[in-house]
Amino acid sequence: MIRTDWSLPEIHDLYTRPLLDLIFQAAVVHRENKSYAEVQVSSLISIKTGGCKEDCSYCPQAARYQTDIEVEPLMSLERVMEKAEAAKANGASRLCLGAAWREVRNNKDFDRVLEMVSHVNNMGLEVCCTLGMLTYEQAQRLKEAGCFAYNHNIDTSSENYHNIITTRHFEDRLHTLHNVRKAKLSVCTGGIVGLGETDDDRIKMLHTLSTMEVHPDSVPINALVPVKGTPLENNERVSIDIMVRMIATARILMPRSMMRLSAGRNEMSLAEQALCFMAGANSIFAGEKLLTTPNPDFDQDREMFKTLGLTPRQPFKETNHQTETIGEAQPHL
Ligand code: SAM
Ligand code: DTB
Ligand code: SF4
Repeated sequence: MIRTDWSLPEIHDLYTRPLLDLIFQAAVVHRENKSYAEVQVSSLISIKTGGCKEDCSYCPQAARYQTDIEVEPLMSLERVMEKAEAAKANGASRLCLGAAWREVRNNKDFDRVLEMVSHVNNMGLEVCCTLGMLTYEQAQRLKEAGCFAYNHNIDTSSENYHNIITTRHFEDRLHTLHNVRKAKLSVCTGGIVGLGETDDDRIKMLHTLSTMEVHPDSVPINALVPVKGTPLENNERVSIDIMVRMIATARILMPRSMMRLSAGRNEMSLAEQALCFMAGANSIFAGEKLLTTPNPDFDQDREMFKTLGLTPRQPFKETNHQTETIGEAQPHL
C-alpha cells in the first residue's frame, strides 16, 4: 500500500531501528517488486559548468567559491550527442543533462537545451534535465521536446535549508517541483547526507518527500563529495550506516519509487554498495564523472553488477507508479 500520510514519529521509529532489522524490512518491501534485481543506469553530462549565481555550500560550481572547476559555456549539440552515444553504448538507459543555472531563462541557450533533449530522446534514451528553477511553461516546453524527467533536489530539511543555501528558499524548490509534476514530467527529487545535518533533519527531509501528494518517481540520495574551496570542504564523510538507513527508510516509505544511490559511490566499497542495493537502492549514476567530480567508471560497475547479480534496467519500462505519466513518454522515433 502506498501511503502519503506518514508521521514524523513513524519515520523516526523506522530510521532508528537496529540497522539489520531495518535493512531486512526494506529488503522485504523491495522484493515485492518483481524487478528488484534491475538497476537503472543513468549517466550525467554537465552541459553548462560552473559560474552559478547561487551559494549552495556543497557545490563546486557556485561562482563565489574558489574551486578548480573551469567555467564553460553551454555545450554544443554535437558534443552532447557524442557523449550520449558513448553513454548508450555503455548500457545507460537514462541521460541526465545538468546545468549550473539558478533558473531557466527563455533564451537561445534554453532553445539549444530543448534541441539536445529532442535529439537524445530520439536515440531511445530517457532524458532527464536538471537546470535549476523552472516555470510551468518551461516545464511544458521540456515535456513537449521529449524530456522524460526533471531532477530538482530538496537537499535537506526545510529547517536546515538556510544553513546550506541562502540565495533561495526551500519553498522555491517545492514550487518548481509542483510545476514539473503539473507538466507531467517524471519527478526526481532527493537530497544529500553529510552536510552537517542531524538525524532529525534527515528524518524531516524523508517526511517532506514521502508526504508529497504523489511520491517522487525517483529519489536520489547523495553523499556529500567534499570539494576544496567550498564551505563544506572539510566535512567528514558520513558513515555508511547513515546512507543505508536513508535508503532503507525511503524504500519503506516510498515502495514504488526508484531509489538512486547517487554521489559518493567513488568512496564506497563494493560491500558498502551491496548493502545499499539490499536496502532497496535500484538506480545509480554511472560513468567516470558525475557533473564535475569522479565516479566509478562503466567497467567497474559492470563488474559490480556481475558480482552482485544485478542487471541494467531498460529505458521507458513501466514502473509501478502512482501517476499515469510514466508509460506515456515514449521516444519520438
Ligand atoms: N543547478 C541545478 C540545481 O541546483 O538544481 C542543477 C545542478 S545541481 C549540481 C544538482 C544537485 O547536485 C544538487 O541539488 C545537489 O543535490 C547535488 N550536488 C551538488 N554538489 C554536490 C556535492 N558536492 N556532493 C553531493 N551532491 C551534490
Ligand atoms: C543528483 O541528485 N546528483 C547528481 C544529479 N542529481 C544532478 C549530481 C551530483 C553532483 C556531485 C558533484 C559534482 O560532480 O559536481
Ligand atoms: Fe548552482 Fe545548482 Fe550548484 Fe546550487 S547546486 S550552486 S544552483 S549549480
